[in-house]
Amino acid sequence: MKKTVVLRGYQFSVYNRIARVALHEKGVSYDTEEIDPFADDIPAHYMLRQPFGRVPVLSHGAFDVYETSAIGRYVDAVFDGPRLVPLGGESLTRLAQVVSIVDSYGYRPMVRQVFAHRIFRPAVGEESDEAEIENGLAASRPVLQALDTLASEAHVLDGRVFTLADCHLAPMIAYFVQAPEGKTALSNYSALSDWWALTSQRASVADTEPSLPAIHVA
Ligand SMILES: N[C@@H](CCC(=O)N[C@@H](CS)C(=O)NCC(=O)O)C(=O)O
Repeated sequence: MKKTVVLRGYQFSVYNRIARVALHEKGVSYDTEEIDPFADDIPAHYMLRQPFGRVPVLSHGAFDVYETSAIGRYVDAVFDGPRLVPLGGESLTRLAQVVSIVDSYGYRPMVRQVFAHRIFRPAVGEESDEAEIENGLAASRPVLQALDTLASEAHVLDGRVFTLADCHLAPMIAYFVQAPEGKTALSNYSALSDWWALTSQRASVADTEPSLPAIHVA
């Protein structure tokens, strides 16, 4: 019997979207369980699956996996569809570098500072802090530069061969460029801008865009 696939996560989470992009690329249909990791009452059954209380978790039958880069590896390994991990040593290594750069240096400034304070918080009626946006932009620039250098080498992020590097980066850039200052910042990096022009059109990216709450007009 076919094992069910359940993605447990938060609809607005970029990490949740990374998993959704990978599942879409592989043509996997799945159920979802909405878990808000910022809520005070994360269900106990979820904490058993993800002891750090972050999202997402992928469940395939009785097998649970957390940490989004591991989810991507699992999805690529067990489901049919196009390979999301290249075979070549250089591409494979650049993929791992992109994922690590995004996780270690990109997520916080691009998503939690620039996007959250310019777009998400106002949309849900929460206060934003301009200093967070300014600091986030400053911290985003070396990240964009590093990713632009890797994109210009074209072992990954070439806008044509889609890999887990694209899955990981696309949701972060999609949020970052919703902020006008994020959009302007990206435009200074030509290889990354070319990559985004192609990648933002891809069905797996376009079809997984979360609908944000309507902007509150104070
Ligand atoms: N290392 C985790 C990071 C996931 C992560 O940080 N997810 C965010 C949502 S985008 C989250 O759960 N945040 C909750 C929090 O910071 O308390 C992974 O790769 O899955």
